[in-house]
Amino acid sequence: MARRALITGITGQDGAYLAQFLLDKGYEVHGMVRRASTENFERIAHLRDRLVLHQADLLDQLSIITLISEVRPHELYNLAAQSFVPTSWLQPLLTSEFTALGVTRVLEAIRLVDPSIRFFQASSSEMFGDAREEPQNERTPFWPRSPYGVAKAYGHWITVNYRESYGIFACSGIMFNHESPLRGKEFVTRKITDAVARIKLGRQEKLKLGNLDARRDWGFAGDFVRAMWLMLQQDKPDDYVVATGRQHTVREFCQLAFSYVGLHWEDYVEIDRALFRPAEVNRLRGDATKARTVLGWEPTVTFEQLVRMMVDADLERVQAELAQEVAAGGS
Ligand code: NDP
Ligand code: GDR
Repeated sequence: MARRALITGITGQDGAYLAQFLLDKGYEVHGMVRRASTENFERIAHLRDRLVLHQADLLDQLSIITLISEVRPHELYNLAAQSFVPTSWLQPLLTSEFTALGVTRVLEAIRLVDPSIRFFQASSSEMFGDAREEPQNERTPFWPRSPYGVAKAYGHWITVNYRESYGIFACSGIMFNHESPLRGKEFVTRKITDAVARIKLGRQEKLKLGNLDARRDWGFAGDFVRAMWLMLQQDKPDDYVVATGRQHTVREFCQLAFSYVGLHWEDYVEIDRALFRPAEVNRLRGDATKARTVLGWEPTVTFEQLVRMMVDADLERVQAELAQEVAAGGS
């Protein structure tokens, strides 16, 4: 019989990659979606008829209990969250409800319905924040710098606590930034590659950015969902840093993306002070030695390949939009 997986946040970047990965492994894949007046299933449109989607919400305890009772998954991946750091200053309470307390609601539902369900929590390098050491590993202390980072630290520790209190097979993946052509356009990498494509094709003139000196450890989302799955296949539950170990500035990302299409980034990028954060995370770089040795996990996509992949996908998408406009204008 096929193994059953339930993914919260299936409509997000990671949800789409994880759903594809698990389907390829022969899983029966269920996804939790929240009700909206307009469906936003673009990222999973190509998988739609192979998935079973259920309405529930991280804010609603009973909906999560009912969902888990109905699906009875073997594995549950909790990817749903308010995941955009700047929004966490504008909506700190909602961010805590989704990103912190939401984790407890899912864990309580597992405890109540079936404590043998294996649980993955999407934790974040933002928990390291103003990092006490570099590179960061599983023992590096947390110093989060945003309401989002604080909420993720809660989610991490409640995952550890339900493992220790109730023996639940609960794992926390401390994931560094990971990107793809499916990344939301408000995150800096996709904001840049979308702008590069639009500028190249004459649809945009300038790109406004904030802090170009911020350093991140950027990997490919497709590699990161493999690490999530590997964590739930081990004999014992544990926590793992997932990262490439390489660090670049936002400026370097710009340089590479613009030069790939033959443009010079300084001709287009403008600094907007409004995009600077009240408290910045200046530099992050992960040490994934444990994931490499215990899980046998390795990233397969380099930073340079990632930038090119994202620019290529955005060029193709903007070109298709232009072609559609021309066709519509001509009909
Ligand atoms: P996205 O922002 O792309 O996706 C977030 C998902 O959460 C969406 O499916 C969204 O649904 C869903 N969601 C939000 N609030 C609720 C709610 N109240 N009830 C149900 N579903 C909800 O994030 P990513 O795919 O990039 O990230 C996945 C997870 O990994 C997140 O928890 C994120 O914080 C974490 N993470 C991500 C990293 C990264 O670099 N990408 C790094 C480290 C951690 P909807 O479509 O309806 O908005
Ligand atoms: P981050 O990702 O905050 O690391 O969180 P983001 O891409 O938003 O920012 C990365 C860095 O770029 C700087 N920056 C800008 N950022 C945005 N969004 N827009 C800009 O115009 C801009 N200019 C400069 C930021 O200041 C920051 O230093 C992501 C999310 O996916 C989280 O959910 C996840 O937990 C972490 O990665 C790991």
